[in-house]
Amino acid sequence: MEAKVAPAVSLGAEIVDRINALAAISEMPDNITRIFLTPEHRAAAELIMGWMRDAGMAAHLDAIGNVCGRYEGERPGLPCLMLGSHYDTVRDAGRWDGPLGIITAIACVGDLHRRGKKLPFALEVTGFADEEGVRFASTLLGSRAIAGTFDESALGGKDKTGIRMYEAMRAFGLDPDHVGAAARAPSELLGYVELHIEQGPVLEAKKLPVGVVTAIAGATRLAVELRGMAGHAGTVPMALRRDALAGAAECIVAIEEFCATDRDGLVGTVGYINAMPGATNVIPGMVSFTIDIRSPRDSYRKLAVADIVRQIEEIVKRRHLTLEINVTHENRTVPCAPWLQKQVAEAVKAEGYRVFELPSGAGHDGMAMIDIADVAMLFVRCRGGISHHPDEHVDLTDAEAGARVLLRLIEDFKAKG
Ligand code: HGY
Ligand code: MN
Ligand code: MN
Repeated sequence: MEAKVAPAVSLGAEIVDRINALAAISEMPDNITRIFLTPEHRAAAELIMGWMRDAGMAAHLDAIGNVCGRYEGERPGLPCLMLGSHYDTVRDAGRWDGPLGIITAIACVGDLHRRGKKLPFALEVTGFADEEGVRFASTLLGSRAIAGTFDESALGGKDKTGIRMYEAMRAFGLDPDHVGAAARAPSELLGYVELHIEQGPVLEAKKLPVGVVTAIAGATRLAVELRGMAGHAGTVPMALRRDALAGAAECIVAIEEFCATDRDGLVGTVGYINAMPGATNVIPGMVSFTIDIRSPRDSYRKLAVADIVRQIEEIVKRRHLTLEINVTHENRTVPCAPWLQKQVAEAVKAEGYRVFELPSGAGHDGMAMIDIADVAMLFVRCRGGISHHPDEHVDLTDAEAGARVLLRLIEDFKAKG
């Protein structure tokens, strides 16, 4: 193994500066919110492509709005090791979830470029445009487009203002009839490796800066709509009410109680609820809410979803409500490829850190990329395990550790035999 040349600059400092620069691009002045096919999406894409070009990469926006950077190998046209993560956020997000993987990968390529180092394979860095799925119900849109598994019916999906994805893509300057152009062939990729914050408390509890991911937990998302009867808050006796919000509340507590009795790491979340007509003195006639169910084991998750739906149906019947419930997103648990995971572990060890393996409870673009490449992930510790929250934070030394391990992985990478 070639003697390691320490990075010419502190990669950690460059990473932190760029994380903060990207965080400043938000639709809200007082929090970080960057949503698919918005002016903020466009501004973030331009900033990231500029960093990619500074790092010696050719950079472009693909047919669905992913930012794609390529650093050629020893000769043009070689298959690539793809790195990356997503650059969209949840609402009122932290600044590290997603961008850390893109910015760290660019920093590593920049270091190779500064040293004039070329590899026997190409390196690509992809910034996925919509991993969180905040604007339209479906998620992983960018990585599914690259994997060739984008579901064209999603183009008909509407955001909360009633704009269809189809029109939103046109308004953004993309051609919704040609999303397929983003698809890559499996032969073009040697593997996909994503660096990401852990978004949980385990690495901090273990006092470790990095962790090797074993699998990405599967998830099921559902959209629920309960209908009762709106009425006057002052005149309708309690026994005669068909209160959709009280019914939703009973469903939500039932979901929490069901998941709280631990079943192999089962978790359930109701993250969004909307009650109509939404006036203090009107009994809610209609409520819509979302459900997110996850487990490291797909069988448990599927059984849990069936049990939860059954409980909701019982509550709805007893309260004389009507129910519409649809699965809006379903992803199987994705195992990391042992041969690639082993190289992540070797890079962790080579950089002097203890190898610790852990599953990911959070979803990632690797759940879509698995359809065209073997995947592996490297986790970086985040303070308090906090994520999807403005207090999300990574210490500079941990950002540096993640970059050193990723750079080592890249320079020692061996394609699958
Ligand atoms: O929901 C998730 O697990 C990811 O943050 N999109
Ligand atoms: Mn996230
Ligand atoms: Mn993420």
